[in-house]
Amino acid sequence: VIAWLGCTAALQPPAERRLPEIEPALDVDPDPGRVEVHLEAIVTELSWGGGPATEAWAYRDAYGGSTSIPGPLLQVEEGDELEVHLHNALPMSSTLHLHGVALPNDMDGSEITQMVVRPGEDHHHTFVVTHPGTFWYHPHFEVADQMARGLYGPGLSRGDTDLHETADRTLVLVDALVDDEGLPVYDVEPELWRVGRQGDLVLINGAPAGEDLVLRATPRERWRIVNAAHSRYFGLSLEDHELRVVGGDAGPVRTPWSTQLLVVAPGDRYELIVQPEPGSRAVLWSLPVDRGFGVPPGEALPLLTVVGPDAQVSLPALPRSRAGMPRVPLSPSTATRVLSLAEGTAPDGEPLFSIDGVPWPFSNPVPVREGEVEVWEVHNCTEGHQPFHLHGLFFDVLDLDGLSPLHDSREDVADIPPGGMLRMAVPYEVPGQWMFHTHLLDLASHGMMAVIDVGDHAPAPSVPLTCAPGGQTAR
Ligand SMILES: [Cu+2]
Repeated sequence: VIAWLGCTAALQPPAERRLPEIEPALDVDPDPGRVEVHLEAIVTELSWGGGPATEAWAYRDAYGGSTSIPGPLLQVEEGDELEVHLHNALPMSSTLHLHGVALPNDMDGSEITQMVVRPGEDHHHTFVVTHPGTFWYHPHFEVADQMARGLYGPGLSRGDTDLHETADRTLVLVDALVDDEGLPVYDVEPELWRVGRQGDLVLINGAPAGEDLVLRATPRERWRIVNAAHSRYFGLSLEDHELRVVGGDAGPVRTPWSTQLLVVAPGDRYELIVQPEPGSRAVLWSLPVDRGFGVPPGEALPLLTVVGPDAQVSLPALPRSRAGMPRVPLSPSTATRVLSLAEGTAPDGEPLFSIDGVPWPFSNPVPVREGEVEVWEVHNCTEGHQPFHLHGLFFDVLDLDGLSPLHDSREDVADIPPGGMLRMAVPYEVPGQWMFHTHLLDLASHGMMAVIDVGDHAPAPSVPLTCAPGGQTAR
């Protein structure tokens, strides 16, 4: 057998797998200004990265297309009305959270802004998409379990035409926890979920990562990166290339920037421009990221190989500045709100996480006044990185431990290292109850979540807590 394999390898070029593209959801409304899509959350069978076929949960386009994980791509033009129908054919209640697109509070899809969608029930979201960008969707009920089973999908809003890209691709990165036989593990022990579960099987648009996974590039590629993993951070680095960051969580960054290494936290999105030379081959790596909690950073992992175009074409220069969401206005009288992320132990001995010392769902919504801006000072008291996510209200990152960010853009996820303090300017632009939490899904599911209530309220006073040893907080 070994001789036969060696012989074949000598005679044939190495097998090449094409990077799959995520099929767009079918727009069933002929009106050019409206996009109407029908998603069904279903129980299906599939193989995780070549392992045996097994039960998985997926979003299916009810009007066509095959069933795949990630779910169908939702695509709109900026200014379109988007209507997303969800039919829940799962044996469990669910919701559909649209992560990263500005919307009214009752369209957010969290479990506090609507009733959960019970098995057999339908729900629909309708709103106007007011900005370009890359977003995604996933349940916001039993989210750690439902996403592990396969429920997530990407979305994009077009409207920024200043990049003159020759291809626009969406790359959804996840990892799956599978056993020795390649079967997924959904029930995880506390010692694993305490630090955020991480799997060794890395998938890009559903295909296992590897050097033999090939992306045949055009002269100027726009890559929309979505990290849909539970806890894994991806340290993206493309051999012999710079990654040009042109978009963040809320669409265009005001000032594009270049980097050799882009760390993408769970829940985070980036839009990159990549311009491979004709005839070039370059591996896109995920370099080790130490995310704390004693989790081994692992080895450098080849995600895919980028094969350059056949010929060069001349393209307009890339913009040096872009029309992103406006900077959040600050004044000397802007109030500061101090928040802390912490870990502790529940009475039953299991790990329990909290925000401001109170685990979700036992905290009360924090009232704040609509139309105002506050600076949030978020302290990470835990021993690991936390990808901090705020629903619905895109914020500016001001600084991390006093250092200015590279990003000049509105965000909805920002990473906070262990012991770190992130300052962000939060505009209370849209009324309603907005959740905020770590995007380490296991930790969010075990208490690290809270709510801000934007309305006609006198703002609640901010009561600072300090970090204490062991990841806890103290007054
Ligand atoms: Cu999310």
